[in-house]
Amino acid sequence: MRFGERKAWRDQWRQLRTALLKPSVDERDLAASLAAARAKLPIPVLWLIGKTQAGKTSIIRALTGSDRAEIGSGFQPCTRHARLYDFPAEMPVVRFLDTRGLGEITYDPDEDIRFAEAQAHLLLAVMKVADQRQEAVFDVLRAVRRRHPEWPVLIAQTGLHELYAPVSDHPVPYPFASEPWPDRVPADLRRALIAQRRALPALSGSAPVSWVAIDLTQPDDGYEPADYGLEALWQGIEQVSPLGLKTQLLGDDGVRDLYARTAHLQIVGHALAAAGIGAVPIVDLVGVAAVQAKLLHALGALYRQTWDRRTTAQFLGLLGAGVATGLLAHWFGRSAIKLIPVWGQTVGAVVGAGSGGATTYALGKAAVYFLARRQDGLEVDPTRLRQVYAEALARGARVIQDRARANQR
Ligand SMILES: Nc1nc2c(ncn2[C@@H]2O[C@H](COP(=O)(O)OP(=O)(O)OP(=O)(O)O)[C@@H](O)[C@H]2O)c(=O)[nH]1
Ligand SMILES: [Mg+2]
Repeated sequence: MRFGERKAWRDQWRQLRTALLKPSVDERDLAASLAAARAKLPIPVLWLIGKTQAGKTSIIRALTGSDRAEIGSGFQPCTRHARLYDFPAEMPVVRFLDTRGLGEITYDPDEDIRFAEAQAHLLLAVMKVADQRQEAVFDVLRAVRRRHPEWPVLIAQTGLHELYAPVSDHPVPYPFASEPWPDRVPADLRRALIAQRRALPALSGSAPVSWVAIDLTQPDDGYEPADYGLEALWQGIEQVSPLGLKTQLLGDDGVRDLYARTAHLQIVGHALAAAGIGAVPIVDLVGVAAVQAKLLHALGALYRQTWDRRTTAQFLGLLGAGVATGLLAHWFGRSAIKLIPVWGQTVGAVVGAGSGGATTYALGKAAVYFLARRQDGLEVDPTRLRQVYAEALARGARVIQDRARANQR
């Protein structure tokens, strides 16, 4: 590692240490900076439209793994017919725009289209497969695509088991992944799925329109699995709209338990915010270090630990020694930098491995390793810690790159 780089690292470490131990940043300044940062890397909006009780909220709950969507907290009214659900609330990675009242009253989507405009998008239409009267939804899809022929559309057909023969289970394995569907798909269901698909009028534009069959039941409905087709829903989302959303929400190392998943979401949210802040140095009220400190405090709270002087010194010390050995320089050189295409200045700055976004992601992942080991009363292995950091640096760059790319579309 060259001298200049090492000095830059030491400066960064010092800033972080100060931000952690003696936060001097006004909460309001931080909030304003974060808002400005989000404007640089806007939060993708998944816009759900569908008749009342079609299963919109159930989809939000399944994609986020959050029950808060179920009980309705966290929803903010934003237009007359829509409300926003930011997830996670504190540092959102994705926002759901949940349209209400469709099919009940005369719904004019213009206001919602205007509201949702100029952000990355996926339109997710939701319909019960047993309900063939979907004109209201189709009308909205037509109106939206006339105005935005470039927006991909994914249509989820829900409530599959309503068309099974009495007391039958889901067809397993999931048979709808590729056509033609096998014979074990119940005949009534097959007919209804196809009829709904055929009823969709042609939409403007050549952006993808894709269908997926799901059945997100309640545990006491007795169907196994309760989130039937969720994997296919994720695939559909990734296919029509390559935002990298699944990785952002779940992690690509199969993050499953609630702790790790909560930590992961915090890390992604803060990394994206830091990336945005790094992209606008002039209007910066607070630095990336303030965002990183905020993240580390959030993770500390999650793992019930505080960043006191000793803990901070240990963490940064163990990690920092790795920087000097050149291990990280190796990763910078070989792996992370390679991920950066030449999209021009701003995006380059945003996605750069050395940028605040990727380092925030890596710091967060390293902190989780550190905090989890200590929570379990185990030694922190410095080599492993640095390895976690280095690997996360490359992955963090990719997460930010995905978001930046989505905004270029
Ligand atoms: N069988 C089945 N039931 C579902 C599915 N999705 C949702 N439900 C059930 O249908 C009901 C309505 O689901 P919600 O997700 O609240 O529907 P919604 O579209 O958000 O409804 P509103 O907010 O009232 O417009 C609930 O009882 C869900 O448990 C599905 O895929 N299959
Ligand atoms: Mg709902």
